[in-house]
Amino acid sequence: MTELAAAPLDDLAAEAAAHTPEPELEPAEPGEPESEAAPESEAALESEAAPESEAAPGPGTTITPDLELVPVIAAGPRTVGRFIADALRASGVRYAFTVPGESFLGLLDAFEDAGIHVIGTRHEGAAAFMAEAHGQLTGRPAVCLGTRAVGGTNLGIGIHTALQDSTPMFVAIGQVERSFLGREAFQEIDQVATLGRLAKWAAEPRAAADVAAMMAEATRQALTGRPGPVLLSLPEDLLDEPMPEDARIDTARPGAARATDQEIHAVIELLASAERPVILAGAGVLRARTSTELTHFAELLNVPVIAAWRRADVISNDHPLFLGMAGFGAASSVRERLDAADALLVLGSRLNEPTTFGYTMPRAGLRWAHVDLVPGETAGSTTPEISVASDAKAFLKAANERLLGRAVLDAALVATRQANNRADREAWEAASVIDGRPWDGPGVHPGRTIATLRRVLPDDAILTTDAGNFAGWAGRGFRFRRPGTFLGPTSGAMGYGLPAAIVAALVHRDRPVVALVGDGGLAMTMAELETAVRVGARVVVVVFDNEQYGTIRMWQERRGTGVGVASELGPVDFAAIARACGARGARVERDADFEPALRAALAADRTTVIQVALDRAWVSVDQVPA
Ligand SMILES: Cc1ncc(C[n+]2csc(CCOP(=O)(O)OP(=O)(O)O)c2C)c(N)n1
Ligand SMILES: [Mg+2]
Repeated sequence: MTELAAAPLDDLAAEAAAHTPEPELEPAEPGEPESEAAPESEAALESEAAPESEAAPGPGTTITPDLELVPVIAAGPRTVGRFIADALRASGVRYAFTVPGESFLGLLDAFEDAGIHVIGTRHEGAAAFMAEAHGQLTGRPAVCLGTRAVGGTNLGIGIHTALQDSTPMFVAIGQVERSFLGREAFQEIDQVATLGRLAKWAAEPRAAADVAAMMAEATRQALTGRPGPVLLSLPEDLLDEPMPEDARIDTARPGAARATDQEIHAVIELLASAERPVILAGAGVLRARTSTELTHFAELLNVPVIAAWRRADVISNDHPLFLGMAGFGAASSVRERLDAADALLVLGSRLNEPTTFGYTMPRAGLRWAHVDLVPGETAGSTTPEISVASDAKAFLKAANERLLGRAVLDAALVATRQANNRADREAWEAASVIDGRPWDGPGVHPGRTIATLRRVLPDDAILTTDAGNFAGWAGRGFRFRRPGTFLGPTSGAMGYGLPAAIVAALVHRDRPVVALVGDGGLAMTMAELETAVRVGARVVVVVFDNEQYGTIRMWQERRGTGVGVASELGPVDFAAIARACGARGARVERDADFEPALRAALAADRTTVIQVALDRAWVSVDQVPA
């Protein structure tokens, strides 16, 4: 099968890329072109973000993906399907997630030979969440695939999530044969005009001659500018056609934007001249693997850091300059501190609705700077005084170099800032206590459950979350100590927690992974418990079970109408469902039983579901039993 001599040059390049060992974690040389903007330019990974550890197989697995998948160079002409698989691999893809369909077998057949692991899921929604979580965790895109309208529409929630999270991702959807197009053929829809609108960019090639250019543009769209999901609608018959002999894989893409000296100077000036400045930091910092530089920058200027919603791992939460996470469930001190700011730097965040508390900040009159790959015109509620298109790492490195050895703050200002920062930190510590209320049942105290996780889990454990009020206790009370230890969708999509955790456990086989889910959200994707067992992913799933869509019931109560309509649920024996799927299951009804169940789950060779029984009286982190 392998005929290196006959391989076209781009094949060899793709193969060389695929053989490149995991990066040495070393900083880029000064003066080197900033390569970190390219998600797979791994030289830029910073040391505290642990590298992927796919080489270590999980113990006790039933089926594990072939961990040594190495691309095989195809002899003779390539099919379109094989070319697309090679192009995906060359752009950094290692995993594909799918419910297979007959419409894209010509692509699916090519993945393993191209060096891409294929994982079958129980629902395309979970496949899309897994691809999204992979992109969010590693910065490298993954692929999700579905068949025509039925599989494609099921992928939709994950495409939307990738767009909201600015996550690079490829979505491939099999389309009907070209001669059937436009005839409302079996499961046919106009996939570009419908599902394509959920993505950043979409295309449907009609001839083999179009495919190389489409893949080049798809790669650029997914990985550059503001990263996002791209959708490829692929007619079934096209996938088995031969590619033109001269087709080449083009992975060239523009480097990320970088701040100019003047822009960096202006941002430093803004922060240095203010009395109560704040930095609000988002996913752009995590994607650029630049938490260390952010921490240093904050220290150099004595400016505190608040994390954007669901980006709480942006710097160590133990750092005295960390003042919590904005958005749903934020401690009251977070908004108070943002309101008290007289200058704000928004770094690597698009300022979404939850982070801005419903677009109420940055408030009118506040001086603020926006540094982001693509600073958005619609971000926040007011226009920034300084808008800088820049990769976060490039900005921070240059800013720190400029600040080093230069006293931009006088001694009196440093002393004032330090005193303010200490007081602010104390205020946040006090406002983020989640286990203070007395409670002796029935059921467990959700705050104590999170406090136990905080005490027992090692610093490199990865947490994922689903959507629901249960997440409020973790968002406020957990402490993340390393970047890349949290995965949560800013789309607020239910069903995300378990699929995301499976991916995290596949990528980092040596680290504990805990999925925090509600009974409502877990039920949406719990069929993937079998997937977890099949692929040997060890996940601890903690289900906060209040037998209701608690968040919605809370809103109904606040409205005073329709209380309980469609929000009351019946009991589900999640622990038994876990066992039925080959995983472990435990039920916890008292606080004291949670820690032993957690420790047993962490030591186990398989995925475990810990069903935590909550009293319905626990409504939200801000509305606890009287
Ligand atoms: C896919 C999806 N459907 C509906 C919603 C609206 N929604 C937000 S939270 C929630 C209830 C979640 O229930 P559960 O997972 O049990 O968590 P709880 O709020 O009870 O803690 C619903 C239905 C959503 N966010 N995502
Ligand atoms: Mg619930």
